[in-house]
Amino acid sequence: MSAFRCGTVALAGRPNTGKSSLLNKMVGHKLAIVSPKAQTTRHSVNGILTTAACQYVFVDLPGYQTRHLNVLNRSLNRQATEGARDCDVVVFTVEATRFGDADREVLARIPAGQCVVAAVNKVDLVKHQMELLPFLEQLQKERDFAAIVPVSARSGRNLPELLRVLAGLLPEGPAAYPADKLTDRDERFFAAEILREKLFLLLGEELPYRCDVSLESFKEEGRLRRIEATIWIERESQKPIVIGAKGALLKRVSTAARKDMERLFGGKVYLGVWVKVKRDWTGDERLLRQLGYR
Ligand SMILES: Nc1nc2c(ncn2[C@@H]2O[C@H](COP(=O)(O)OP(=O)(O)OP(=O)(O)O)[C@@H](O)[C@H]2O)c(=O)[nH]1
Ligand SMILES: [Mg+2]
Repeated sequence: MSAFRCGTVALAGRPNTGKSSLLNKMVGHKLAIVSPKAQTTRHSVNGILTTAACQYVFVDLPGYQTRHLNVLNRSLNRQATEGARDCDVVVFTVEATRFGDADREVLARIPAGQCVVAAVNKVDLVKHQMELLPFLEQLQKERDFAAIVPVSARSGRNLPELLRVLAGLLPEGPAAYPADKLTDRDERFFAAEILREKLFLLLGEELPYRCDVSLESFKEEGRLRRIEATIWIERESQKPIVIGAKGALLKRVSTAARKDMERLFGGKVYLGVWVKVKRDWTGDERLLRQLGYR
């Protein structure tokens, strides 16, 4: 029997290629937040999958952003670059039949010598599979990939093959975590992330990029979790938009978040949400640090 393998697999790529969706599908739980908007992920999150032969520690990274470089995005890009360096294998995620300068730039930032597997995601959107072949051939010329695997995070297509390829590339060694451990992030982290996901899903095109979430308190009272959270915005004029007419939008956001939290935590949640201003926080290093960014 071959030896057990264990290692870290970072998901790197430009925004919106489906890194978080892939992590969720591979570990079988929704850990990383997902939205149709670019730059949803701001905090890397681990998802651990343990099989009989291998423990994969997947690390979802922020999408590498080549435009709109404010202080926040620079911080996210640093996280993305460091994450792709400090791992055993990189899954470079691209969208099927779409490879452009932004993808190329991400690839250029992954150190030479790093083991990189290309996951060509969203193949469910490719109508004629014949279109895929020339794309794969073209992609092959971009780097010496350890493998190129067409997949779909949505349908799950070919993910067993991706897992098989990755297992062969991870170092031999004992499991780093107990077999039933799913992530090294705690419930506080997921509570804040779930609320931020709802802002991305319900707030329109621009405002999610001006919002952040922090937790004021997280108390367990028997089976009830009592959570108080703050949504930070950049200016007072954004407050009525986030709150909505008669508080309707904030209510939708917090109800959707509470339901997801109850599902993830397996128990009742009381969620109190406040909206407050941290003036121009996306451009202010000190405020970013207060919000947990480096
Ligand atoms: N059709 C299809 N859509 C997908 C697939 N994977 C992800 N998506 C969608 O693509 C969008 C972006 O997915 P995410 O998982 O948030 O992408 P990401 O790479 O983590 O994005 P950032 O965190 O912004 O860098 C969402 O609307 C997903 O539902 C797929 O395999 N097929
Ligand atoms: Mg993401």
